[in-house]
Amino acid sequence: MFHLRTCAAKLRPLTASQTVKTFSQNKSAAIRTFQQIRCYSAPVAAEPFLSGTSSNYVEEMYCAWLENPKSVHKSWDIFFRNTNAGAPPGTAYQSPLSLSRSSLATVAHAQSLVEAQPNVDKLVEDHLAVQSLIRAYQIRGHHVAQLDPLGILDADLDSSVPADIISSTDKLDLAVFKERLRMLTVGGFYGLDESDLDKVFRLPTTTFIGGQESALPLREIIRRLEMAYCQHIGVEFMFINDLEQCQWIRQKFETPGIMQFTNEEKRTLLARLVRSTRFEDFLQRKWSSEKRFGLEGCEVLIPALKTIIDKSSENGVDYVIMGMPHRGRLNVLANVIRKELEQIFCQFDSKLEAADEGSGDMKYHLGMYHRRINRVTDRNITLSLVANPSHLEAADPVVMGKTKAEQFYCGDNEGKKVMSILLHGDAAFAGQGIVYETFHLSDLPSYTTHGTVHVVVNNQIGFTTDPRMARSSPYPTDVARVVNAPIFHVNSDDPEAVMYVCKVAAEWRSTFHKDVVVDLVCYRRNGHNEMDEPMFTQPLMYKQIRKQKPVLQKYAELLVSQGVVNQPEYEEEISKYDKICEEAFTRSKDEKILHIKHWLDSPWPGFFTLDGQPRSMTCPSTGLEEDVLTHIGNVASSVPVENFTIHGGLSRILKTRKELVTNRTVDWALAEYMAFGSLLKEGIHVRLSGQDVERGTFSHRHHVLHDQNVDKRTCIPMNHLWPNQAPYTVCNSSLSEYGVLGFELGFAMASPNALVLWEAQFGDFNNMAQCIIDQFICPGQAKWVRQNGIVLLLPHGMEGMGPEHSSARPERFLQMCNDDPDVLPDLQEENFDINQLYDCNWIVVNCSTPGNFFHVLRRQILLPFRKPLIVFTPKSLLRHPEARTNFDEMLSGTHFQRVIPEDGPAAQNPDQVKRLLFCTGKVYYDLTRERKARGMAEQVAITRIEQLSPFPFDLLLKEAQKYPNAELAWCQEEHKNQGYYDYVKPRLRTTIDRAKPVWYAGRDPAAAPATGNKKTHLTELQRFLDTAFDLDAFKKFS
Ligand SMILES: Cc1ncc(C[n+]2csc(CCOP(=O)(O)OP(=O)(O)O)c2C)c(N)n1
Repeated sequence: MFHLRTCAAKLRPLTASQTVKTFSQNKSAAIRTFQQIRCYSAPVAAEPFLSGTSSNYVEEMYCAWLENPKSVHKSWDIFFRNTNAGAPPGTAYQSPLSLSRSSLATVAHAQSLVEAQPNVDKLVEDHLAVQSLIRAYQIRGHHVAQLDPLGILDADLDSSVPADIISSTDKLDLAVFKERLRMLTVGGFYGLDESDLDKVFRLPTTTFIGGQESALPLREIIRRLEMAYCQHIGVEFMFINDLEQCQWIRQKFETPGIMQFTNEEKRTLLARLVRSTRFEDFLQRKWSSEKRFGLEGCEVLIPALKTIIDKSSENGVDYVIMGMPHRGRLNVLANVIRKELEQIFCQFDSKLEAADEGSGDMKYHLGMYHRRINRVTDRNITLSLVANPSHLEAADPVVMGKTKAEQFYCGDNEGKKVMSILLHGDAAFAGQGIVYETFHLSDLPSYTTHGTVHVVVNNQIGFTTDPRMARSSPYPTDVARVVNAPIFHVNSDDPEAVMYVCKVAAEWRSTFHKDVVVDLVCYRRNGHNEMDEPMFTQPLMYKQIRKQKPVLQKYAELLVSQGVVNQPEYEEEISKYDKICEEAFTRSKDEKILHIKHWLDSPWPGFFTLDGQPRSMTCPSTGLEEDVLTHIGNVASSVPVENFTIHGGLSRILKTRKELVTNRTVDWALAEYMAFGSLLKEGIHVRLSGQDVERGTFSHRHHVLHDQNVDKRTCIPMNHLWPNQAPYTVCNSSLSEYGVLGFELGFAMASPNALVLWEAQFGDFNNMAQCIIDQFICPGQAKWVRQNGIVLLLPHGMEGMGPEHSSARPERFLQMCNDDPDVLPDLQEENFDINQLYDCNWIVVNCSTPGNFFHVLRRQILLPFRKPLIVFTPKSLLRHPEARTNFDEMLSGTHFQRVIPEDGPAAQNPDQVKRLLFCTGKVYYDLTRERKARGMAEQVAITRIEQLSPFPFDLLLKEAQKYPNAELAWCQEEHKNQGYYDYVKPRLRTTIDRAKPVWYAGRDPAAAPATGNKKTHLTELQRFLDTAFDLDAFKKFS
C-alpha cells in the first residue's frame, strides 16, 4: 500500500487545493505553472482496500486512469479524482453505487467535490493528459523511431503510428503534425487543444526531459519527447516492473544533451569504422569468390562491441566471453579480439595443410582466446570467442556456462570481473527456441552470469526470407522481454547513437547485473554470402541498398563538415590500415600449416605438456582407502548440522544407507556419493545439474536435505565432508534440456579439474538437446581440438514404463562413435585401454554394478585427458538387492572393469559351456535370474560389457577364447533395431576374426522404443529370455 501511495504521490501532477492556491498566486503571470505536491513524508493513512497485492492492482488501474479516465469504473474515477484533488487520506474512497440513501448521498458528496471546481478540473485533466502523453512516448515512442537506415522498412513490422502519440512519421511536416494533434484532441483522447501547445505544464517525476527545468510548455515537452524516443534510438523498457530501473533508463535517454561525444571519441569511432569497413573491402579484393559472411551494412558492429568492452573494462570487467554466428565473425576476430591478421588470411589458402588431427572447421566457426591491454582503459582484458557450429544460437548456453564457470573459479560471485556478450542474427534470435531457454537461465542462482549484453545484427533479412515471413512478434528481440531486459533499438547508420546505446547497455549490466539487448537495425549490402544474388528475392530492398552510401563515408563526411577531422587525415587513416592488411597478407603466404590449436577458445594451462600432449598415458587406480569410503558413507547417511529436522521417510533412507556402510557395501546412490565426495577431497569441483537432480527423479539421491520446519532451510551434506574440500554444486535446473546441457558443456570447458555432470530426467529426453550432443559433444574435439569431460547421466531401461520413459537411445550414441567396427586394433600395444580412450570421440558405458559406476566417474578425472562420458544409468537397479558392491571392489588398487567376465560355475568348467551370452546393463539381472530358474549355470556363461565404446576388443577376445565350444549370442532387452546390437555385433565378429556367428536374443525390431502395455512388456521379456536359454534356438539358422 505504501508503494501505491508513494507511487500515486509521485505520479500525481497536483492537488486541486494546491492548484487553486497556485493558480490564484500566479494568475497575473504570463504563463501558468502548477506546484507539484510530493507526499513522501505524509502519513500513510489506511484506505480500507489498499493492502497487500491489491495495491499493485490499484496502481495499474491508476495508470490506466491517467491514460483514459473512462477506462476504469466510475467509483475508481471518483476516487482518483478525489485523491488528486487532495482529499485527506481515508476520505477519497466512495463506496460504489447502491440503492441505499446513504450511499447515494456519498456519491452526491463525491460528485460535488469534483464538480464544485470546474476550472480546477480542466487544469487537472490537462496535466493528466500531458502525463499520459509523456507516458505514451515512453511506452510506444520506439514504434515511430527512425530505425531503418534504408528508410523503407518498419523495424516493428508495423507502419502505423500509435494512436496516443502526436508524432507523425514525417515530423518536419507541420501540417501532418497538426492533423495528428487534431485527431487526438477532437477524438477526445487527451482533451488537449492546439492552443494548449504554449501552456506550461509541470513535469512529473517520471520524466527527465526537463533537465534543470521542472515545467515546460507543451510544445517543448513534445519536442523533447520526440528527441528522446523517436529519433534514431528506440527504447523499449516500460514493461520492466522495477521503478528504479525504469527511472535509470529514462534518465539515460531523456536528459537533454546527454548524448554528447568529445572530438577524441568521434575520431576513435571513425578509426574503428575505418578498420571494420576496410577489413571487409580487403577480403573482398583478395578473395572475391570466397564465402566470408561479410559485415557490409553493419560495419558499426565493430565499434559497438569495442565500446561495450571499453565501458565494461572501465567498470572492472577483465574477462569477456563472446559467442556469435557467422556474420562478421572474421572481422570481430581481427578487429575486436585482435587475432593476427595473417592467421586469418592464411585460412583462405586452399593449399594449407592441417597440422592437427580431426576434421577441423570452417574459418568462420573457430574460436579464439586472447589476453591484451585495453588501450582505452589501459587495463588487462582477456577476450574469448567460443567456437560454434552452423546451428544458429546453439552456442548461447555454452557461452553462458563457460562464463559461469570462469566466474566461479575466480570467486566472482557477482559477475563484476567476468561477463559475456552474445551476438545474434535477427532471424535466428526470433526463430530459435534455444534463445528463450537461455534467457530463462539468466536469473537462476546456479546458472546466472549476472547479465549478458546481447547484440543483434538486425539486417532485416534471414538468408532470403523477409521478417514478415519469419516472425510473428513486432521485433526480433521480443523474446528478451520475458526476463525484463531493456531493449535498445538503434539505427546503425547513426554511429554515435549506436555508441551511446552500447555505453548505456554496458552501464546497465554493471549497475543491475541483468541482461540487456542492443538491436542494431541495419541492412545486408550483399547476398546471404558473397556468392548469393539477393535481387532474386528482395529486388526493391536491394535497389535501395545499391543507392545507400556506406556508413563510413557518411560519418566521415559528417566529421569533416564538423571540422573534427579533415579529408587528408581521414584518407591517411584508411591507407594506414590498408597497409597493415597488405603486410599481414604477405606474411600469411609464409604459413604452410594450419594449426587449429591456434584457435582454441579455452586453454587449460598446465594440464597438457607444452606441445599439447597428455602428461602420461596411464590411469592410476580409481579405488580408495577404506576409511575414506567409510567417512563419506557416514556423512551421506547423516544430517551434519544441528537442529535440522528431516522428513521421516528420509530418516529411514539414511538409516538404510548407514546399514550399507556398516555392512561395507554400496548401492547406486552411495556409490555416486563416494565418487563425488572423494573427488571433492582431491580438490576437484563437482557440479551436478539437471531436472530434479537434487533429490533425484527416482528419489534415491537426496543430496539436498530440507528442514521440515524452517522454510527454505537446506543442507548439502556433501559440502560437510572435509574442511578443505572443493565445493559441491548440485542444482535443479529449469525444464530445458537443450539450454541446460549446453550450459553444462560450457561450464566443463572452462577447467579440466572439475567433474561436470548433466542428468536427464529420463534418458529419452536427451534428444531435446540433440544439437548439443551432435554438434558439440560428439565432434567437439575433432572440429575444434578442444577436449571436454562432461558426463551425461541418462536413465535407461525397459521397465514397462512406455515408449517415452524407457530408452536413452544407446544406438544413436553408439552409431556416432569413431572406432572402426571392422578393424581389430593392435591388442598388444602398451596401455591399449588408455590409448583407445585417447583416440575415441566419447566414452559410452552401461554399468551393471554401483562399484563400476563409482570407478568410471572417478576415472573421468584421473585420466590424463578429457573425453565426454555417456552413462546409461539404471532405474530399477537403484533399489535392486543384488545391485550392490562390496567395499573390497572399491579399495585402493581396484579399477573400472570394462568387461565383467562370468565368474560362476560356467567359468570353472568353460569347455562344457554351450552358450556364451554377452550383454550390458540391467538385463544381466534378468538373465541370471532366468538361468538360475532353469538350472543352466554350467551351460550358459554370461559376460557383461560395461564399456561399450571404445570397444574392449582385448578383454572380449579373452572371453570368447575361454569358451571354445560355446555359441556366441548378444542379448539385449531393447528392440533389435535399437540398443547395442548393431554396434556390438560387427565388433564381436571382428574380435573373433569372424570365426563364429553372433546370434541375437532380444526384442523384435520396432518403431517405438517400448510398449505402453505392461503385459506385452512382460511377454516380450519372457520371449527373448526363452530364446537366450533355448540351446536349440539358433540351430535352424546355422
Ligand atoms: C539452426 C539453423 N537453421 C538453419 C540454418 C541455415 N542458415 C544459415 S544463416 C541463415 C539465416 C540467418 O539469418 P539471421 O539470423 O538474420 O542472420 P544473418 O545471416 O542475416 O546475419 C540460415 C537460415 C542454420 N545455420 N542454423
